[in-house]
Amino acid sequence: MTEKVLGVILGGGQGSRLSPLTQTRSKPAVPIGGKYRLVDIPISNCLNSGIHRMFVLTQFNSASLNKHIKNTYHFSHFSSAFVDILAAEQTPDNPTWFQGTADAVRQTMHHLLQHQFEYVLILSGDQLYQMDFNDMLQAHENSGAEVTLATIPSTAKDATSFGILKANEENIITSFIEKPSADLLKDWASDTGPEMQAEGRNYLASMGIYIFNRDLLVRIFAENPDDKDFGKEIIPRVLKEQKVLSFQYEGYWTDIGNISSFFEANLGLTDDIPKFNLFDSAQSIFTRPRMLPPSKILGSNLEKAVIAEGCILNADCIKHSVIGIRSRIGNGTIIENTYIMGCDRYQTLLEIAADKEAGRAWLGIGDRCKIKNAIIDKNCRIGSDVEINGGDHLADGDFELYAVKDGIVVIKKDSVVPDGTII
Ligand code: ADQ
Ligand code: ADP
Repeated sequence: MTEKVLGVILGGGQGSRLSPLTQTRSKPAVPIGGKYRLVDIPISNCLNSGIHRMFVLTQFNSASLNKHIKNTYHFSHFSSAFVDILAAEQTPDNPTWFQGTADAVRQTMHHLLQHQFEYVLILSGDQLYQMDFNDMLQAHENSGAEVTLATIPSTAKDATSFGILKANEENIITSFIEKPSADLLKDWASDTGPEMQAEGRNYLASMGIYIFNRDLLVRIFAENPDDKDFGKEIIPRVLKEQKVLSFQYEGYWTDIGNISSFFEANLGLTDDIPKFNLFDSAQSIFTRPRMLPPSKILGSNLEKAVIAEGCILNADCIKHSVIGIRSRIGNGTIIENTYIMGCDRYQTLLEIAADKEAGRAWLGIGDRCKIKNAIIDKNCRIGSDVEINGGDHLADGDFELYAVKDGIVVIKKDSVVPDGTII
């Protein structure tokens, strides 16, 4: 069945909600979990489901995204598998960037149509979940629907940031509203079952994961040239005329579209039993194989720490934190509630000595630092005796070396934070 499917991953609009992580790279290239990139999640879900042909749609084609895809997803010459990036391109008919999710698919449709497929599986690029799409495809085929939406019960608090729908006993969607305001919610509750209701999850939310029959998608785009967005326009329109199925999913799924959900999702990996399971070989998350040395830890006290390969850690204590590839952390440093993305390269001992000599911070985190509630982007040089203390006491703001969002301090990529800095 998966032979009939083409995967389309929506790689992101402006990416402003994940700024400053998206200041110099496209959203799919944002590093997650110490060694992966956001785009690895939907790609791995497709591969684990037997879907081997996919496009990643992105607003701008960053060097890091290209490099990552090119270095990671290699397939046999004898298979039809591919992962291709399609960046918004200016053409004589289309001078603008993608204007929304549907517009992104519309503008790249001529590339998709060069392949043989019956269904398009449209996925978001910023969600954390492990889902076998075969169940959804099976439900789609069995129901004879033209479109299927993956749906998940959600709480009133979350419901206002999702598309919310109602379905009949056959799970055919009867109505849909994109991101309803809180005062409208009372009319949108569904019978989500006793278990979900006990958790206060009374609203059926769209996961932004869609299966469309090929011909229908071509026709909708042709007939409605002004529709820009699936949630705002296409879905409400299509369910009036076509059979649109709700495929209810009850596994772990979270949207990681902003800094605070991104931060939570990363630190969630340090839980005793994380909801997102990186240790499930049936649902592996793939990424670039890097041939890094094992991490070396010299006397650090570790508590709930996830540590990627190739690190050299002298820290005093690392607690409830994710430490990314090639991180180097100095003596006496304390790291708590922090995601350190790591580095793209090592410094030699000579380079480090030269940095010390010149009073410059080395690549990584210096000695005697105290870092709490922070995200340290790639290739930062945090000097010695630096204190970063994120939390609700800090107002949101954007500065040269860092930004604060929801109390989380995000040190920007390649920043050099001088010795003794206090944030
Ligand atoms: P949102 O996630 O708010 O809601 P949107 O911002 O349109 O919707 O993003 C969907 C996905 O498409 C994201 O991965 C985003 O990065 C990407 N994207 C957005 N604009 C893009 C563009 N111009 N080009 C390429 N990619 C783009 C949607 C649905 C809701 C649903 C939630 C679930 O509209 O109905 O409940 O997803 O998360
Ligand atoms: P990001 O991860 O922030 O998106 P990039 O992917 O663009 O950044 O950069 C990562 C890649 O760049 C790595 O694969 C690494 O090989 C290379 N790289 C970056 N800086 C250096 C450097 N100073 N020396 C050698 N390689 C580098």
